[in-house]
Amino acid sequence: MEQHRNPVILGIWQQFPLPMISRLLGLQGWDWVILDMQHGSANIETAYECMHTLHAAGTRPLLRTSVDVPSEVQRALDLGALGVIVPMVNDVDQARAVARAAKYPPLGCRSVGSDLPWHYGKDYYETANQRTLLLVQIEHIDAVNQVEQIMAVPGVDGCFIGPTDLALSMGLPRTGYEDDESHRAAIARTLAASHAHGKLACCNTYSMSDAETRAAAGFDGITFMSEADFFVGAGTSLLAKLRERTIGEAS
Ligand code: 3PY
Ligand code: MG
Repeated sequence: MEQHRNPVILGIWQQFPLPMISRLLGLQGWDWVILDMQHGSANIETAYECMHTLHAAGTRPLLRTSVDVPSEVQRALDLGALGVIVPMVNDVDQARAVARAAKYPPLGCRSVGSDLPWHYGKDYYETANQRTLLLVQIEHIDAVNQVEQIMAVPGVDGCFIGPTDLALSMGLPRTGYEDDESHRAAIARTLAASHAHGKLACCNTYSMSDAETRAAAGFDGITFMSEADFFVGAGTSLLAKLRERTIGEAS
């Protein structure tokens, strides 16, 4: 019988924490938009506004927390995230701690209380453990070395590979690590471990061909750049072209 795989989930990072941008990204049709509280400038109020705007525009709002603050996982979910990405989950104990924060009892110890039933329906508390995703970032070689145990943790719904931090943790350069055999093997091992436990395997990508390669390898979800990358990239090349055409000055 022909095998049908779900279409790959396509996500983008939102670095500018403005609801107007959330609205436009939501209307573009991305499956996931991820607010970044690890490296971006979203705060509690802006994340709340942006996530509910995304949801209203038909896109699943996700939030990336900072490193090693499990209470931020519950906070992100209470603000309205329908998925949380937790960076640098490097061992099983850390995975257990974030799973406890992300899931209501009996699976975890997330505490009840929020305005979420108004946004997501009266059954929010009963259904949240299934409806919200906990994705742990596998982005350190220590995590890869125990990825089978990490992915087995109940409440962890999937992995999200951070290829660049992973490369740095392996002593590789920040760019140009893609062809390194040990880096490739670490990613393949993480993908296999996630699927062996029936969990989602997601990965950040850095170019169209990188995205194609990850999708072909069987990743369930990929993210490709942020709206800030597109804005800065398009603005810079437009200005260079205009300079060249109007004052004949190649950049
Ligand atoms: C990484 O590449 O380290 C990331 O976290 C990408 O999101
Ligand atoms: Mg990272």
